[in-house]
Amino acid sequence: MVRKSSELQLLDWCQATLMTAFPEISKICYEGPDSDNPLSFRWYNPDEVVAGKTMKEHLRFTVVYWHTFRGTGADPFGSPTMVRPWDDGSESVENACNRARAAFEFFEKLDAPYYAFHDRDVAPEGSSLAESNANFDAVAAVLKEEQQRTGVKLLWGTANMFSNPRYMHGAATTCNVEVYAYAAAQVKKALEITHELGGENYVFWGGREGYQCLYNTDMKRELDHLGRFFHMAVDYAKEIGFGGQFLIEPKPKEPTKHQYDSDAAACLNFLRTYGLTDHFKLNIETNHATLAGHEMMHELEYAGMQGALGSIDANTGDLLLGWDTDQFATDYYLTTQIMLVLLKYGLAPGGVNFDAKVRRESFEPVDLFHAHIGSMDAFAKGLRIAAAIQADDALSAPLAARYSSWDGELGKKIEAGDCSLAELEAIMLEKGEAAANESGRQEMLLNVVNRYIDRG
Ligand code: XUL
Ligand code: CO
Repeated sequence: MVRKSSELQLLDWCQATLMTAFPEISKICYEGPDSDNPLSFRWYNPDEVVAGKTMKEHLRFTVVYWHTFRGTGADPFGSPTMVRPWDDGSESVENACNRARAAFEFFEKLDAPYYAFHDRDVAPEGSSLAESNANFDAVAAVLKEEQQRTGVKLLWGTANMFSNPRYMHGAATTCNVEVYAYAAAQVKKALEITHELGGENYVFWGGREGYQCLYNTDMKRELDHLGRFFHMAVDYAKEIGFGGQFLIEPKPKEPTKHQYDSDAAACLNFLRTYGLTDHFKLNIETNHATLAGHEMMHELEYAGMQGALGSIDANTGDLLLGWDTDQFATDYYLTTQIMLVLLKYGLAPGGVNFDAKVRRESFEPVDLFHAHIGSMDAFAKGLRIAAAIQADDALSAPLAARYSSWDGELGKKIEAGDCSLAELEAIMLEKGEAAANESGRQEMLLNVVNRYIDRG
């Protein structure tokens, strides 16, 4: 095959499709569970009311720019595979603007109400900070126009402070003070643009904030610097009137051996230590929970019970692979568990953000639709199941019964902090032995959940 120049490819695309990136795809609609149309929703019916709100309001589906519009399919063993006719492959601002228009066509056709980006996904990095900022401004103008045209909103923005080699030692935890200053400048700009575009949150994923080796790492100093960095971001948000929610996204490893924001517990401990709990919540990602040796439900519950559940990066890993494979989640058990916790604590202003990528073998544009449709349906089904479980108190009633011994006089006294070891000893000396235990009924509860999954 004779290779066309990128300019020619773009010209072809414009002429052949009248500036449409997905000419064969029309808007994805709800057709119900019996539909065989792979380009329809079977469970996600945006305006249907479930548990007091529309599905759209509960789920706040978000498409990520970095995987869906910048993912190339390259892996450590092979070159890019993705066919993206609207993208000429260049790092020009013009190409970035064309890509943005294609992205909004996708969001619209998918009926996704939100998107999220890193600064360097949407606009190319220039040869200086000033040039990068100018590129970002130019593309942001197109994003704004497209947001206004389509009504699609920005869930969150973030700064990519891990791809450029300057960040090899980290950004806010680097040993190089000027790299720290550069990162601060990048966050300042990303906050301004996120604010300008009406972003509802701002995320920090600690890309290279961590270490490979403690021999060359002053951990205390690095964490102090990270705390300062976040305070500066909070101060600047106040200064410009950005009222969005700040979020930290926990991840235990990859790219570093130890990431400082390793899991929800580590993040909350950090936030408390540095006096940041009033300003930050957590963006919990399934694949990151797995890497931390936790279930997603654990991470969500741990954050939720402390009022710190902000948003989710909805994906899944592969349990046989020990890295961040960022796959689309289609497993009803997983989405049911996630939705059980989200119904309990709420999600807004966060969202269900698909931080997931199609496999490199799924290289055609239509695969982007199949991937998102499948996961949107899986979350919608999880929502329906979780809402039914909640409405019947099918888990909460047995849970309350399990702890009923604490509802008596003794339990109340202990919970109120009105008991000493000596008083408890006196009670048990008199009784001689504690009351008999009751079964935890774990297997029965697993069956209960299955019953609701069967009913859909
Ligand atoms: C990396 C990851 C990021 C964040 C945004 O593992 O999940 O894409 O979600 O920086
Ligand atoms: Co993520």
